[in-house]
Amino acid sequence: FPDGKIDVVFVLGGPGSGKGTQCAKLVNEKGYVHLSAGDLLRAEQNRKGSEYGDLIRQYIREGKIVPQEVTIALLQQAIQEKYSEGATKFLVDGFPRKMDQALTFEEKIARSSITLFFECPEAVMLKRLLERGKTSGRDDDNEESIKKRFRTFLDTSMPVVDYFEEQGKVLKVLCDQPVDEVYRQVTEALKGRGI
Ligand code: UP5
Ligand code: MG
Repeated sequence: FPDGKIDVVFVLGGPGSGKGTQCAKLVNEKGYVHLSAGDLLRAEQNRKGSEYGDLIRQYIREGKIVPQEVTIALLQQAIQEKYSEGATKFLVDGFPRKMDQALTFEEKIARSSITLFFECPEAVMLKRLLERGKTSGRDDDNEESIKKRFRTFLDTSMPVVDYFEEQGKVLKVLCDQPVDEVYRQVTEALKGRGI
Protein backbone atom coordinates (compact mmCIF):
# COMPACT_ATOMS: atom_id res chain seq x y z
CA PHE A 1 0.00 0.00 0.00
CA PRO A 2 1.45 3.38 -0.92
CA ASP A 3 2.17 5.64 2.06
CA GLY A 4 -0.92 7.29 3.44
CA LYS A 5 -3.41 5.21 1.44
CA ILE A 6 -4.64 3.35 4.49
CA ASP A 7 -4.82 4.24 8.16
CA VAL A 8 -3.85 1.43 10.52
CA VAL A 9 -4.51 1.55 14.26
CA PHE A 10 -3.02 -1.31 16.27
CA VAL A 11 -5.06 -2.47 19.26
CA LEU A 12 -3.04 -4.20 21.96
CA GLY A 13 -3.67 -5.32 25.51
CA GLY A 14 -3.60 -8.50 27.56
CA PRO A 15 -5.86 -11.47 26.92
CA GLY A 16 -9.37 -10.49 27.95
CA SER A 17 -8.58 -6.80 28.34
CA GLY A 18 -11.49 -5.99 26.00
CA LYS A 19 -9.86 -5.42 22.62
CA GLY A 20 -12.58 -7.12 20.62
CA THR A 21 -15.38 -5.50 22.60
CA GLN A 22 -14.03 -1.97 22.11
CA CYS A 23 -13.21 -2.56 18.45
CA ALA A 24 -16.81 -3.57 17.78
CA LYS A 25 -17.95 -0.22 19.17
CA LEU A 26 -15.40 1.71 17.11
CA VAL A 27 -16.61 -0.06 13.97
CA ASN A 28 -20.20 0.97 14.65
CA GLU A 29 -19.47 4.55 15.54
CA LYS A 30 -16.31 5.49 13.64
CA GLY A 31 -16.47 3.44 10.46
CA TYR A 32 -13.35 1.37 11.00
CA VAL A 33 -12.89 -2.10 9.60
CA HIS A 34 -12.01 -4.48 12.42
CA LEU A 35 -9.48 -7.23 11.79
CA SER A 36 -8.63 -9.47 14.74
CA ALA A 37 -5.46 -11.46 14.12
CA GLY A 38 -6.72 -14.12 16.54
CA ASP A 39 -10.05 -14.40 14.69
CA LEU A 40 -8.24 -14.72 11.35
CA LEU A 41 -6.02 -17.46 12.79
CA ARG A 42 -9.01 -19.33 14.23
CA ALA A 43 -10.80 -19.12 10.88
CA GLU A 44 -7.72 -20.45 9.10
CA GLN A 45 -7.41 -23.22 11.69
CA ASN A 46 -10.94 -24.35 10.84
CA ARG A 47 -10.68 -23.91 7.08
CA LYS A 48 -10.91 -27.21 5.25
CA GLY A 49 -7.66 -27.97 3.49
CA SER A 50 -5.56 -25.48 5.40
CA GLU A 51 -1.99 -26.66 5.76
CA TYR A 52 -1.62 -24.63 8.95
CA GLY A 53 -4.62 -25.91 10.93
CA ASP A 54 -2.74 -28.16 13.33
CA LEU A 55 0.10 -25.73 13.80
CA ILE A 56 -2.25 -22.86 14.66
CA ARG A 57 -4.23 -25.04 17.07
CA GLN A 58 -1.07 -26.03 18.94
CA TYR A 59 0.28 -22.49 19.21
CA ILE A 60 -3.03 -21.03 20.39
CA ARG A 61 -3.54 -23.66 23.05
CA GLU A 62 -0.02 -23.03 24.34
CA GLY A 63 -0.54 -19.28 24.23
CA LYS A 64 2.43 -18.93 21.90
CA ILE A 65 2.77 -16.60 18.94
CA VAL A 66 2.14 -18.31 15.61
CA PRO A 67 5.07 -17.76 13.17
CA GLN A 68 4.69 -14.33 11.63
CA GLU A 69 4.56 -15.54 8.02
CA VAL A 70 1.18 -17.16 8.64
CA THR A 71 -0.44 -14.27 10.49
CA ILE A 72 0.89 -11.53 8.25
CA ALA A 73 -0.27 -13.34 5.11
CA LEU A 74 -3.78 -13.62 6.58
CA LEU A 75 -3.83 -9.95 7.58
CA GLN A 76 -2.49 -8.78 4.24
CA GLN A 77 -5.14 -10.78 2.41
CA ALA A 78 -7.93 -9.40 4.62
CA ILE A 79 -6.74 -5.80 4.29
CA GLN A 80 -6.38 -6.15 0.53
CA GLU A 81 -9.88 -7.56 0.23
CA LYS A 82 -11.49 -4.78 2.27
CA TYR A 83 -9.38 -2.12 0.57
CA SER A 84 -10.60 -3.27 -2.83
CA GLU A 85 -14.13 -2.74 -1.48
CA GLY A 86 -13.23 0.84 -0.55
CA ALA A 87 -12.15 0.57 3.10
CA THR A 88 -9.20 2.70 4.22
CA LYS A 89 -9.41 2.71 8.05
CA PHE A 90 -8.34 -0.46 9.83
CA LEU A 91 -8.27 -1.56 13.44
CA VAL A 92 -5.75 -4.37 13.67
CA ASP A 93 -6.65 -6.12 16.92
CA GLY A 94 -4.26 -8.34 18.86
CA PHE A 95 -1.36 -7.64 16.52
CA PRO A 96 1.60 -7.09 16.43
CA ARG A 97 2.38 -9.09 19.54
CA LYS A 98 6.02 -9.83 18.83
CA MET A 99 8.73 -7.44 17.63
CA ASP A 100 9.41 -9.29 14.38
CA GLN A 101 5.74 -8.89 13.40
CA ALA A 102 5.79 -5.18 14.15
CA LEU A 103 8.84 -4.57 11.98
CA THR A 104 7.71 -6.75 9.08
CA PHE A 105 4.18 -5.36 8.99
CA GLU A 106 5.32 -1.75 9.02
CA GLU A 107 7.93 -2.40 6.37
CA LYS A 108 5.83 -4.53 4.01
CA ILE A 109 2.20 -3.47 4.53
CA ALA A 110 1.69 -0.13 6.23
CA ARG A 111 2.91 2.05 9.03
CA SER A 112 0.57 2.43 12.00
CA SER A 113 -0.66 5.83 13.10
CA ILE A 114 -1.62 4.95 16.68
CA THR A 115 -1.53 2.01 19.05
CA LEU A 116 -4.46 1.75 21.43
CA PHE A 117 -3.23 -0.06 24.52
CA PHE A 118 -5.69 -1.54 26.98
CA GLU A 119 -4.26 -1.88 30.45
CA CYS A 120 -5.99 -4.29 32.81
CA PRO A 121 -5.04 -6.18 35.99
CA GLU A 122 -4.48 -9.90 35.45
CA ALA A 123 -7.03 -10.88 38.08
CA VAL A 124 -9.73 -9.00 36.16
CA MET A 125 -8.74 -10.53 32.84
CA LEU A 126 -8.62 -14.02 34.36
CA LYS A 127 -12.13 -13.65 35.76
CA ARG A 128 -13.50 -12.41 32.42
CA LEU A 129 -11.87 -15.19 30.42
CA LEU A 130 -12.95 -17.98 32.76
CA GLU A 131 -16.50 -16.64 32.59
CA ARG A 132 -16.37 -16.41 28.79
CA GLY A 133 -14.83 -19.88 28.66
CA LYS A 134 -18.09 -21.40 29.86
CA THR A 135 -19.62 -20.69 26.45
CA SER A 136 -16.90 -19.45 24.04
CA GLY A 137 -15.69 -22.83 22.82
CA ARG A 138 -12.21 -21.31 22.53
CA ASP A 139 -9.45 -23.88 23.11
CA ASP A 140 -7.45 -21.32 25.09
CA ASP A 141 -10.13 -20.13 27.53
CA ASN A 142 -9.05 -22.51 30.30
CA GLU A 143 -6.94 -21.64 33.32
CA GLU A 144 -3.81 -23.41 32.09
CA SER A 145 -3.83 -21.73 28.65
CA ILE A 146 -4.79 -18.37 30.13
CA LYS A 147 -1.74 -18.39 32.43
CA LYS A 148 0.47 -19.13 29.42
CA ARG A 149 -1.16 -16.30 27.45
CA PHE A 150 -0.43 -13.88 30.32
CA ARG A 151 3.23 -14.96 30.35
CA THR A 152 3.59 -14.51 26.58
CA PHE A 153 1.91 -11.13 26.77
CA LEU A 154 4.40 -9.86 29.37
CA ASP A 155 7.54 -11.41 27.86
CA THR A 156 6.87 -11.04 24.15
CA SER A 157 4.13 -8.48 23.50
CA MET A 158 4.89 -5.73 26.02
CA PRO A 159 8.19 -4.95 24.24
CA VAL A 160 6.09 -4.06 21.18
CA VAL A 161 4.01 -1.64 23.23
CA ASP A 162 7.22 -0.11 24.59
CA TYR A 163 8.59 0.22 21.06
CA PHE A 164 5.60 2.25 19.88
CA GLU A 165 5.52 4.16 23.17
CA GLU A 166 9.04 5.41 22.40
CA GLN A 167 7.65 6.76 19.12
CA GLY A 168 4.91 8.61 21.01
CA LYS A 169 2.20 6.55 19.31
CA VAL A 170 0.57 4.81 22.27
CA LEU A 171 -2.78 5.81 23.72
CA LYS A 172 -3.26 3.98 27.00
CA VAL A 173 -6.70 3.26 28.43
CA LEU A 174 -7.49 1.60 31.77
CA CYS A 175 -9.91 -1.25 31.19
CA ASP A 176 -11.00 -2.34 34.62
CA GLN A 177 -14.25 -0.40 34.22
CA PRO A 178 -17.63 -0.88 32.55
CA VAL A 179 -17.55 -1.22 28.76
CA ASP A 180 -19.15 2.17 28.10
CA GLU A 181 -16.76 3.97 30.43
CA VAL A 182 -13.77 2.35 28.72
CA TYR A 183 -15.22 3.38 25.36
CA ARG A 184 -15.66 6.95 26.56
CA GLN A 185 -11.96 7.03 27.42
CA VAL A 186 -11.06 5.49 24.08
CA THR A 187 -12.93 8.14 22.09
CA GLU A 188 -11.53 10.88 24.30
CA ALA A 189 -7.98 9.65 23.73
CA LEU A 190 -8.54 9.40 19.98
CA LYS A 191 -10.03 12.87 19.87
CA GLY A 192 -6.80 14.17 21.41
CA ARG A 193 -5.07 12.92 18.23
CA GLY A 194 -7.67 14.35 15.91
CA ILE A 195 -9.35 10.98 15.24
N1 UP5 B 1 -15.48 -7.75 28.70
C1 UP5 B 1 -14.84 -6.96 27.80
N2 UP5 B 1 -14.74 -5.69 28.26
C2 UP5 B 1 -15.32 -5.69 29.49
C3 UP5 B 1 -15.53 -4.67 30.48
N3 UP5 B 1 -15.12 -3.41 30.29
N4 UP5 B 1 -16.13 -5.02 31.62
C4 UP5 B 1 -16.55 -6.31 31.83
N5 UP5 B 1 -16.41 -7.31 30.94
C5 UP5 B 1 -15.78 -7.01 29.78
O1 UP5 B 1 -13.39 -9.49 26.13
C6 UP5 B 1 -13.13 -10.63 26.91
C7 UP5 B 1 -14.34 -10.93 27.81
O2 UP5 B 1 -14.49 -9.86 28.73
C8 UP5 B 1 -15.66 -10.99 27.04
O3 UP5 B 1 -16.48 -11.94 27.62
C9 UP5 B 1 -16.24 -9.58 27.20
O4 UP5 B 1 -17.65 -9.59 27.15
C10 UP5 B 1 -15.74 -9.20 28.57
P1 UP5 B 1 -12.81 -9.32 24.65
O5 UP5 B 1 -13.33 -8.04 24.12
O6 UP5 B 1 -13.04 -10.56 23.89
O7 UP5 B 1 -11.26 -9.17 25.02
P2 UP5 B 1 -10.00 -9.39 24.12
O8 UP5 B 1 -8.95 -8.48 24.63
O9 UP5 B 1 -10.36 -9.31 22.68
O10 UP5 B 1 -9.67 -10.89 24.55
P3 UP5 B 1 -9.11 -12.09 23.70
O11 UP5 B 1 -9.32 -13.31 24.51
O12 UP5 B 1 -9.60 -12.08 22.31
O13 UP5 B 1 -7.56 -11.71 23.71
P4 UP5 B 1 -6.33 -12.48 23.25
O14 UP5 B 1 -5.35 -11.43 22.96
O15 UP5 B 1 -5.89 -13.52 24.21
O16 UP5 B 1 -6.85 -13.32 21.98
P5 UP5 B 1 -6.55 -13.21 20.45
O17 UP5 B 1 -7.70 -13.79 19.76
O18 UP5 B 1 -6.08 -11.88 20.08
O19 UP5 B 1 -5.32 -14.21 20.32
C11 UP5 B 1 -5.47 -15.57 20.65
C12 UP5 B 1 -4.20 -16.32 20.34
O20 UP5 B 1 -3.94 -16.29 18.96
C13 UP5 B 1 -2.93 -15.81 20.99
O21 UP5 B 1 -2.78 -16.23 22.33
C14 UP5 B 1 -1.88 -16.42 20.08
O22 UP5 B 1 -1.66 -17.77 20.39
C15 UP5 B 1 -2.55 -16.32 18.72
N6 UP5 B 1 -2.11 -15.12 17.99
C16 UP5 B 1 -0.88 -15.16 17.33
O23 UP5 B 1 -0.19 -16.17 17.37
N7 UP5 B 1 -0.46 -14.07 16.62
C17 UP5 B 1 -1.19 -12.92 16.55
O24 UP5 B 1 -0.74 -11.97 15.89
C18 UP5 B 1 -2.44 -12.88 17.22
C19 UP5 B 1 -2.88 -13.98 17.93
MG1 MG C 1 -10.18 -10.64 21.02
